Amino acid sequence: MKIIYSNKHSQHDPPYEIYDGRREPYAEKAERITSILRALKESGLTVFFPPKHFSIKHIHDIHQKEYVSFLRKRSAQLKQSQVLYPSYFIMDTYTPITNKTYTAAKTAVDVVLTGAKYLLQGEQTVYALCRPPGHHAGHKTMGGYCYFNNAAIAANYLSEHGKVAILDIDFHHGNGTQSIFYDRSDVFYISIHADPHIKFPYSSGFANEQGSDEGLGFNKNFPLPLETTNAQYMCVLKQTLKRIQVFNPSFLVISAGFDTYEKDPIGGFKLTIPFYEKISQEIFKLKLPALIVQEGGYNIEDLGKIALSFLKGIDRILKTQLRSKDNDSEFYKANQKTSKKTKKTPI
Ligand code: SP5
Ligand code: ZN
Repeated sequence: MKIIYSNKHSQHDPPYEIYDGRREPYAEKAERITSILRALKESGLTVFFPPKHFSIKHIHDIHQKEYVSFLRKRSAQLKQSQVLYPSYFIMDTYTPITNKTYTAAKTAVDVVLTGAKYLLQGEQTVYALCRPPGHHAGHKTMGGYCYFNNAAIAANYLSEHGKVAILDIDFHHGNGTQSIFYDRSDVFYISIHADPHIKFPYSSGFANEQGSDEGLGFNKNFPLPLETTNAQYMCVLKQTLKRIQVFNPSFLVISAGFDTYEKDPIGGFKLTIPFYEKISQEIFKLKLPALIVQEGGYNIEDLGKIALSFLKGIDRILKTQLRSKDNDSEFYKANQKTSKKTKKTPI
């Protein structure tokens, strides 16, 4: 499995969000990704691939040009310590612009597109370890810590090569992704999340939102109550996977948010760390080429353990990489043999 990563995300690190009229510490911190990186490295997953540069065209396929250039220009105009809550293109008070917001958001898109390209080249599973997240970003709106919709841009890119299912397991409904594909039948959006009557984004994510026009029947929401347990979650996850199987896509994009964790500071479900392994085991039974796109997850201390548990459930990785320590000596011997064989006879 390839992991795509760039440290450019760390340049976007707003000092505060506005919650209920007050300045509160920003939940979507750069340390989130550092926590994941550390856990991956400690477990032996040490090979990271940098993103390649992709044309802005792929962002314009999903986001309005005026919105994209607004974000680029306003970012560039700010001084390093400035925080701007603009009057346009924004839907809440959680998503400010800082001096490097555009750079970080564009890099996150490059990270997921690099991952998507690897899938097209035959890779089975790729983890796009990106930040800022994307699934709340709409055609011309930033919101919920999201600026460009990474998963949607990757899914749209892949959709030129076959049908795509997006499985969104972030605690929050991916309102941006839903709205982007609402009238399309070639990209199936299916999401498990907290009841929007109670939790962000409040205005969408209800079970009766099923798509429109061509897309009718290709959008499915599974809102769940607060305090949802492992067992209840698994039951619903299995239902979503059956739907995906019926849709029969060529690619799977997973909007992987880890804010469903029992100790997440802004979540409200009761999922435990070992359960993430069960989730991915179940998902990967589908045997689809899959792009894992990092979305939310805010318990900095445990985020690395959650990500690792999730990746462990993908048995392909277990067999090849996490056991690499045991295999090192064999690998070394094999290499020695090869190098002897291929040694050129001196003339
Ligand atoms: C990608 C993602 O998970 N976005 C989530 C956006 C939800 N933001 C709303 C929650 C704000 C909570 N702020 C905590 C302050 C409480 N003292
Ligand atoms: Zn979330």
